[in-house]
Amino acid sequence: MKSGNMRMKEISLRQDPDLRKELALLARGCDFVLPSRFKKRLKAFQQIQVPPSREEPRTPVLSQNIPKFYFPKGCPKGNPNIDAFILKIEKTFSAFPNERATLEDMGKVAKACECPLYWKAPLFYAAGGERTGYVSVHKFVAMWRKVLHTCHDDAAKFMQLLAKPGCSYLEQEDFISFLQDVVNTHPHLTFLREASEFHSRYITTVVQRIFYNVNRSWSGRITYGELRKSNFLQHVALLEEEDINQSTDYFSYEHFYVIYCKFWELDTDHDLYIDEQDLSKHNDHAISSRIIERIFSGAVTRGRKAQKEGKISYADFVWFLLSEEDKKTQTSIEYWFRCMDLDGDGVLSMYELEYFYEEQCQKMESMAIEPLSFEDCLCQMLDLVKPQCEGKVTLHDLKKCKQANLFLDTFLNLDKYLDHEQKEPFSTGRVENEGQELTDWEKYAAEEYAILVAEEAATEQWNDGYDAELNNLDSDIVHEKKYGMDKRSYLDLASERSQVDYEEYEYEDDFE
Ligand SMILES: [Ca+2]
Ligand SMILES: [Ca+2]
Repeated sequence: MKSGNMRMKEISLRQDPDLRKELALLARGCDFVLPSRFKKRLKAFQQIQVPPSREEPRTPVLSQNIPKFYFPKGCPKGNPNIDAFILKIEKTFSAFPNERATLEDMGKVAKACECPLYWKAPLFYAAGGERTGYVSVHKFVAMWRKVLHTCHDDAAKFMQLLAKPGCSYLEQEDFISFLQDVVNTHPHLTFLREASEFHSRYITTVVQRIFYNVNRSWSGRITYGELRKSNFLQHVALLEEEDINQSTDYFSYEHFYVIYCKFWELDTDHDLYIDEQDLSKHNDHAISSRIIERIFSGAVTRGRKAQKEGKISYADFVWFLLSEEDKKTQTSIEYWFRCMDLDGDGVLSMYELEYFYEEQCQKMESMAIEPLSFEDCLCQMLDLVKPQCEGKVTLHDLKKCKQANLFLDTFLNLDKYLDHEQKEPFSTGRVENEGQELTDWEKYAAEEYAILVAEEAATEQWNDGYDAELNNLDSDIVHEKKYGMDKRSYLDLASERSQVDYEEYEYEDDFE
């Protein structure tokens, strides 16, 4: 009888699609944290001795008949004439002294390989260029021939060039030499080139944005599939044609400037770390302290190396700001969901929602605003999200409802909650047409950039006027003095300090 029960249990476990999915992930070595309900079931599953099945013989014949359908390195298309490609590359090399290409020559080599221009540094380093300062035609051709034989699409090729030997994923540091080359040679980054202490800040920002958008699994390792599904390589290709600021997902200098300035305002001692108090000052204390506490408890910084006690790094701040200013993206919804799911069971319970709403109520009362009761607020929110399972909001529900920003701000950001209440009545259920519209992040970054530039211009004008004619304080200048305050360019100020503070600062610090 007992064994019969075990057999039943085993069958039901094996048929459970969720468990099968988790087991498949485990088998692939994914570094996932299993929800506790799965852990228990997994244990039960592992304890069951599976007796060899007598009545179901294996059918090895099948595997021979099924054509190969899994191509991690891209599906081979036709029969490319690799020798013709190689001939073209050899011809390009023949124009260089001793048939050796330096990093400066690699643009031409990249074009001969029919790759986007900014693949030049990855091509150079993959052929061992950093050891000698050049690559010989033989070394390069051997490297590229192997790539052409084994990799059949851009994602596979790019991964092969950037990944560490034997790795089939990309980690944060794998992008550094590629991005340093973009900084060193992109025509729209000349002013950044002169301020070498900011190279690492720009590179950190772009790396975080890459992982924010591409690494959908939050594993810290970008896979072939993730790279292929993302728009990252299109953005790399566009780097040679467009204004870098058009790359609003990754490379925009203006976006970097906004993110860095926002951090700089909070990081008053400029050690590139901020604590809970610093972060709570963001947007004039609009964000609930309970959610800030969650950020500092590691709810959304898991996977990155241990941080300084009680602090988050600039890299973490990039994730925070992107999530805070655009609550409609997949990563942002995941970010806040992780923060709000206090017990980590994959569901936002009524208790968890009440915990965060309580602080919003207290804040409203202190501002003499009468808050909705939790019950009324909950009704509104459940109406908005329409969870599949009554009384439990899942990540899937939030992503599906298209108005996750309204839901999240209700519990996390009082300013935005009050804004939404005035501007967009929850009841309409209107979903904006998102065709060519700017994203919330793009709108925010454009507005903030305009403000920063205006402040800087005002300050410069004030400084010039002040230097030229101390006595001639006309009304404009008085105005500037009043509103421009003593603010000077953040970059100016920071670079003055950098001579003392940042001299020994290296990229690695940003990846802690
Ligand atoms: Ca600090
Ligand atoms: Ca929960």
